[in-house]
Amino acid sequence: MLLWMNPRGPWLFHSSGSSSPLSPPPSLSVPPLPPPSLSVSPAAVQEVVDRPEAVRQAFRHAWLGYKSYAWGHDELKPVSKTFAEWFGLGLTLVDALDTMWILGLKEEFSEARGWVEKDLSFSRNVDVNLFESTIRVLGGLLSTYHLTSDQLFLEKAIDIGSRLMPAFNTPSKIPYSDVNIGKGTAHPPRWTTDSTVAEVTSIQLEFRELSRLTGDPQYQNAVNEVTRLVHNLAGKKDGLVPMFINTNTGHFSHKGVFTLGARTDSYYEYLLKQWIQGGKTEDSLLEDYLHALEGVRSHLLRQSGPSQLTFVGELSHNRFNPKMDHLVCFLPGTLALGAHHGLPGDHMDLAQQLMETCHQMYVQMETGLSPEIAHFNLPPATDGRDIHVKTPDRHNLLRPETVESLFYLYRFTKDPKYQDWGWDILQSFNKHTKVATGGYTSINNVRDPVNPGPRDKMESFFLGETLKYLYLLFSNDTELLSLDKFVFNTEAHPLGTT
Ligand code: DMJ
Repeated sequence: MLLWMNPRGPWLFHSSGSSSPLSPPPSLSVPPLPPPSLSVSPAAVQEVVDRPEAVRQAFRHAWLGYKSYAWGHDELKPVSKTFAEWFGLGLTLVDALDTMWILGLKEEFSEARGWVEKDLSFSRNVDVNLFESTIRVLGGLLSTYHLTSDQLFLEKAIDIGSRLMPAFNTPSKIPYSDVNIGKGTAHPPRWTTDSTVAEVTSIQLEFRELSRLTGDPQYQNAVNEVTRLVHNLAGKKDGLVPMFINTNTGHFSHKGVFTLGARTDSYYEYLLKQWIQGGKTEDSLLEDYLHALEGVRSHLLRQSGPSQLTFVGELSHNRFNPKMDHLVCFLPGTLALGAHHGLPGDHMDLAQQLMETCHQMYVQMETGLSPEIAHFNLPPATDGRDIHVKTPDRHNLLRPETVESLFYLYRFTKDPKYQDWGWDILQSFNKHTKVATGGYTSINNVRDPVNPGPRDKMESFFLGETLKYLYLLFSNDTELLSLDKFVFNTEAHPLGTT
């Protein structure tokens, strides 16, 4: 139980040692005071909840499962009490390093550091996804180095960063999606020569930071070239980008769908964040970001009925589709960050409206957890509900985007409602996704609180991102990872700014 009442009880103010003028003088003939009544006014009950500590408890519980059944492996399968391997790089452990540091979990951190030192080897004949290993492994190592100044993490970051470089050896300089980090070879997926746009445009913060720390420009040169190519590319719609890009031609492919969800989301996020990372001097990044937001306003932004929730839909071959991925809930936070760094005030207004919508995607579900994808009702055709969830979209993967945005919104507005919304989300995770023997699990159905259907998978980003953002949301120390000094990569790893 995380909720403590004042241990001395709400009736404390009756029991002062000195007699009040209204109370009878102490006398043996006076009947004893009645037992403390529970019917006191709510204001008299002091509810003290240590929210940051509740996040630490959640982390420890997740870690217990990982340590017991998946130590050194990529992901915990908490229900079957085993593990799943993706790249074989201890993904959860590496993704969680800086979270442990920030939460002050020294013992856990030091044990994990020991594993990195002794057992984390990148000299393996294994294909890894360039984007995922950059944001989770390279990003995690760089931020842990930044926080701890421990050379071990920089050495490991240089090792994995160098091994990922063959991905850029393509005819177009747009990187392949997969790299064999042991053999030093790279290739696209078996079925296509395309890469996804978000994947090739959301590795820049990490490689630029690696160049800054090592003084070796090869990393930033490779990713800056990708940014330059995409900046000059035809086929955008008012700053909005298609979902795929061909590694041979360097052109967008499968054009016609524009979304801020899967496959393009962090393209937009990294335009702004690179601009901040570089000391707000690279004008073309800011131009592309502002242009894209115009595109969002013109083509993707609508209000639902009956409650007029502002949402970001998709454009599919010129037809508007009122579908919003939970992934899009990164946008309120990014908009707020831009406003904090001097962009127009209406970015903050839009951030607050979208934050409300993402909040509704949680509170309107029976479990209090958002589905992976929401469909919004367009007025006037309304059946009384703003949000619909299709059967295949009812799952929740413990994703971070909403709590991430809540953190930014709270930092910049200090409105406690954002903390309260995050608190409710943590309670819902605890109620519906916590596995008794350790760990948290993705679930199949956010509309069924009785049987949400555990999926038996704890994604590494639950520890790397979701719990970290919840902790930062509940911390009132605004100097903790100041947003004037740090920029978070898309996996919640804080990196330095110029
Ligand atoms: C994470 O790996 C990153 O946040 C990425 O940008 C999107 N997908 C997951 C979390 O949802």
